[in-house]
Amino acid sequence: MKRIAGFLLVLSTLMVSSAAYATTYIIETLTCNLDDADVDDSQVYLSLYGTANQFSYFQLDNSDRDDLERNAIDAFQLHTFDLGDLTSAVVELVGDDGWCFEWIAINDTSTGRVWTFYYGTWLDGDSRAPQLVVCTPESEFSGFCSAVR
Ligand SMILES: [Ca+2]
Ligand SMILES: [Ca+2]
Ligand SMILES: [Ca+2]
Repeated sequence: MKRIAGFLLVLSTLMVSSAAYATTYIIETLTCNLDDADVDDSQVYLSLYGTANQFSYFQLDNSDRDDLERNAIDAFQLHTFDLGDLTSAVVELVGDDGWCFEWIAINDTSTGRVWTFYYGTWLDGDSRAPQLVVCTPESEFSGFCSAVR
């Protein structure tokens, strides 16, 4: 009986987790073509807020490669809940190695919808540039990121 209960628990956990992580988001960024625009020594986190759910502090880092280099497009995969329609995205830099990014695009692969947020300037933990910006859609699938005061 105990064994059956354990099996059912594993089975239900598997069902819940596969249902919960129903969506893969592909996140792409373009780093500016400027000196020092790249990031090696800071961490960049993305939080996504949607009508159905939210996901906090996804680190933009592929462990097997040097990401966020000057004038490069990087792609990151986030497996998570279905967030619904994106209402905002927050990009936060932790550290003193500043990052300049042109845009960040969030592709919901389950629906094919892509939100693109333009920024075109710096995040920096050690200057007057903001460390955190909020990106919001203005038309249906694109918008801008800006510092919140
Ligand atoms: Ca830098
Ligand atoms: Ca890098
Ligand atoms: Ca990396």
